Amino acid sequence: MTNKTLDLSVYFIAGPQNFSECSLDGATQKIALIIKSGVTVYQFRDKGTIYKEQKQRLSIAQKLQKVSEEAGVSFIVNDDVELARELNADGIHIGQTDESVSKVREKVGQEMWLGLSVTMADELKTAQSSGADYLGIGPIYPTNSKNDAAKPIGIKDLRLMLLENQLPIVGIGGITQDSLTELSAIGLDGLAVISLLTEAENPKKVAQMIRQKITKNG
Ligand code: TZP
Ligand code: MG
Repeated sequence: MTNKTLDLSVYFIAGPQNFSECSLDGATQKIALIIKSGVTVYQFRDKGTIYKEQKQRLSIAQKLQKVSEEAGVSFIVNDDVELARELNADGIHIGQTDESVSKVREKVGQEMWLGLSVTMADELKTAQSSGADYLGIGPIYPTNSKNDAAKPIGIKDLRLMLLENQLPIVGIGGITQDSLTELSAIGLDGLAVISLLTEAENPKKVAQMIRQKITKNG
């Protein structure tokens, strides 16, 4: 594990697909603006974007990594272990159907943060000794941002599940301003959001609100 600290409190996830009405440059600029709005982590999650060539994808990821570095935001790559290695990203985030945590750890070494998604109690239990540095748990609520999202956990079950958890953990899925208060009191280390920030008129205000809710109860 790297000796840098990972502040999970305001965990922003996006890729060009989240601004599908924009050009690639336009989408990159919008993501960059949000990265600079007071988030603590940015995850480059690129799903199904059509690139003219792979170099274009690398260049967008490099730009967003630079913006993150300048803003003091940890830069994490979703799924793509090779990209994370090539960029020497701060972290890699994988799901249950990706390569195992131990295989990914062999490839990325101890210095890179390794995050794992869990969607239910069994996975949360197994994840405790997986070697992951932090977990993402969800979807908590229904979400339109992930096509193959698992069944929403709901706040009541999530609260119980978290009693068994020892690892740093962020909640994800369908988080809105209205759910921040109930989410602040159940022991999460952060909230991971796509649409709450990509659709925000004032991302600074939203990021600040998430940070305040999470840290007040930390
Ligand atoms: N993983 C579980 S739910 C989700 C991901 C990537 C989507 C979260 O997006 P939103 O817009 O914050 O519901
Ligand atoms: Mg994945």
